[in-house]
Amino acid sequence: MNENDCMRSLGLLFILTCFYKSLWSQDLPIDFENNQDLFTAFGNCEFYTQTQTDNNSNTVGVIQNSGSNLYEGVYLDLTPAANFDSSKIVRFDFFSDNGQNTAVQVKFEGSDSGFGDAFLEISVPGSGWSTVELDFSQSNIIGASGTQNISGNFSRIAIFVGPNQLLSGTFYIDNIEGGENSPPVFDNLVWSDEFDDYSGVPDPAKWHHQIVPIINGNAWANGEEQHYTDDISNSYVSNGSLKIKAIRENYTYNGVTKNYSSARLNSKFAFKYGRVDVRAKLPSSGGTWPAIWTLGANIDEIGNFFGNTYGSVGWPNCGEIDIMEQNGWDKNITYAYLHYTNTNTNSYENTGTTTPISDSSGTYHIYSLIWDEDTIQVLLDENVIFERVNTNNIPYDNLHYILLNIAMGGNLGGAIPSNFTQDVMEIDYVRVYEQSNLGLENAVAHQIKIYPNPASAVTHIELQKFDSIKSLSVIDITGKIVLNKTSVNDYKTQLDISALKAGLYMIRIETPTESFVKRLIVK
Ligand SMILES: [Ca+2]
Ligand SMILES: [Ca+2]
Repeated sequence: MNENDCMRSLGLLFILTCFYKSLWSQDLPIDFENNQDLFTAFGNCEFYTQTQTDNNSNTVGVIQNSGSNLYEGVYLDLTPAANFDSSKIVRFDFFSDNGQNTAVQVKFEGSDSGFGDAFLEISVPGSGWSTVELDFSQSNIIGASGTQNISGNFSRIAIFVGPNQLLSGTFYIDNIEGGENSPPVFDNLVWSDEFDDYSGVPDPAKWHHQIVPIINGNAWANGEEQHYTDDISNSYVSNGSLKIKAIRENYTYNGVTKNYSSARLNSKFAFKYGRVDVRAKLPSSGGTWPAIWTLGANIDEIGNFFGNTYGSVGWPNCGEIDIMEQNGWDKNITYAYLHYTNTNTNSYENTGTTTPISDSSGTYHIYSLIWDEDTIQVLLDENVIFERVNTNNIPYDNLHYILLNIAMGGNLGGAIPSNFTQDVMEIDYVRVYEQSNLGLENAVAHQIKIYPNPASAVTHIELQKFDSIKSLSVIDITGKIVLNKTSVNDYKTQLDISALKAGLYMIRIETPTESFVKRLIVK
């Protein structure tokens, strides 16, 4: 919001690269659905994916060995990298029906923790599908003797069928699991405004009107042409939603007259890591620059709610997360961006993407942030549209607060049409979730795997180190049970979720002794 010149200079290539990466990132588990996880073959090997012969709803990877090279195989670069900090087990399904035991080697390369390339080999029966398991707590390491208990991240997986043999044949592989980063479960609603049970002034216990211009008390950044007010005509609650309204009117503040008024709200709540969901309709008029975003609460901006409560490092040192911004001339895209200081180089950087959006003013869309110490994701209607690894050299491990506003004109608002009179951003709700404080659930949640997730038709639930699943229930965001499965009595099962609407759900998993909750996103 503060510094958008750089956005315009971004090349199309960069935007496409971000888009490609975020929508088709190659990560574990690997299930080959939706044309993803296309390994690269080498040494005369071939790789492709195809529908499983006896199950046309499943896609598998095909490794076709020529038999002409001792080390022919396939590899895939992983984003995010495979992580071995908690679980060291890698499982996969493998099909061979050559009647012989087939050696399969799985190798992880590109350690960020100083390990050499780590590999294990297993002998798989040549009699149809087998599920096999490799334990990388006792991994062979290229160039080292003995085994090592690997940890940290590895950026590439390679698979060899018949390593160090001249083995020809066609082999099938699927559901390569393990090495996943276990995302925190943000299932605990800690702060929200539904705007449902009141009208008039936005709840003063939750919202601060930021009205003092941040540049010397007389101008806003980016050449914006509005004043922000606490007048009820510019922000009010009615019929279940918050309205932020930009109006053409002469408005004077601190002796400076502007031609437009609007509102800029700060949440009086700051949080580190979590999930933010904002359901909103955006203004449609040219010249409007609506934004749903966050700033580090340690910013030194004058007139903001937190003042020096959490420090005063200034912008962009505080970090900024733009969950939604729209420019004033193309209402068919939304921006998801980060603006920050690189703490290694001490220089300003930004990264982000634009995503097509349809009917952003006529229909509600859900703009979300999922932020933890490993990753920052921006979502549009539950689909990840931007993702960035939260590394040590970017300042996203501090408290942030939420801002809602419409700017007029300026860098990202552009020219304001002469017939503009007023326009509104409607916000149905703002919800902030954090990790549940149920210690037991958190301690063991990473031992439960749900894949794929997000999912659209079927998802698999599997306990890694516990007893059997007794029953499962899927709970929607309002707390209603929408799916139930009893008498499972197995350590793994699958759920048909094709009848569920797209959105966020919780899966409650009951074992004979405990119950766990994990998040499921239905696409
Ligand atoms: Ca599959
Ligand atoms: Ca509402």
